[in-house]
Amino acid sequence: SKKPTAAAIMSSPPQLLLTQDDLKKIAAYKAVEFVESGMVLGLGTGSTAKHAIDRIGELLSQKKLTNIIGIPTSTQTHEQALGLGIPLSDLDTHPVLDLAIDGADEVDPDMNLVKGRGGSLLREKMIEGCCKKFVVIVDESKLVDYIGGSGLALPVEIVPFCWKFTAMKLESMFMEAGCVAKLRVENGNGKAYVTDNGNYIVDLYLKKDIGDLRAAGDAILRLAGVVEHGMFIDMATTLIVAGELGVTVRNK
Ligand code: ABF
Repeated sequence: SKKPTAAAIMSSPPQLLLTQDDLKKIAAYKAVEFVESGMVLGLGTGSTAKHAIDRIGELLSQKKLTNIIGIPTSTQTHEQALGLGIPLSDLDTHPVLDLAIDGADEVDPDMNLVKGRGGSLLREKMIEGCCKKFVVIVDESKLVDYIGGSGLALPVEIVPFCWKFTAMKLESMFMEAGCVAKLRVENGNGKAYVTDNGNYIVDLYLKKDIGDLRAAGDAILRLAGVVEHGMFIDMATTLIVAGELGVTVRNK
């Protein structure tokens, strides 16, 4: 059966049950309202960001947007954007971006994020750290009371060399929070998941709030072998949340 358009979903009566993917699409389309012709745009990764990129491609093809340059945060997004005919560039050529739109795995009450369950945290952090405006798009299931609060992982990208040693060090660093560190493996074959940058990811499962996020982040980065962590602290400037009761936009 034909999928409803975002416009149909947005104007649909409240009794219509929306899927999680519908909510992601609603948040994504709302974010694209911030896009203006001539912008250099950070293009996020993941199933929510994918909707935003599709929408940008659609508006470009309808000439409702012109002169957009996209900076993709993953090879996956690069492929998607190429397929849609979005002109692409990189940080070397465009070190300052007007706007980035991306999803997140967790959002805390201060708009701090966990990202990287999709594996692209390094490029996302490099690119989204160079944006004048960083719009985060989520469905309401991503909202947490504290970072790690979903019970899902805090991802850390590490070099493959002696990864067990690095994982062990990370686990002991957050022992008090009941941390369990697991190497991310590919679905199906059990081989180590390799990022776009040729690195591994260790997922940290936390049982408690780790408190001072900046201090925790700095401690992780001081460990030789770590490339980057998935906490995006004080980076989001706008948060768009789609839920059963509607869409909210919050600015920092
Ligand atoms: C990327 O995609 C990641 O930083 C995050 O891990 C993930 C969110 O995925 P989805 O939108 O599919 O839930 O933004």
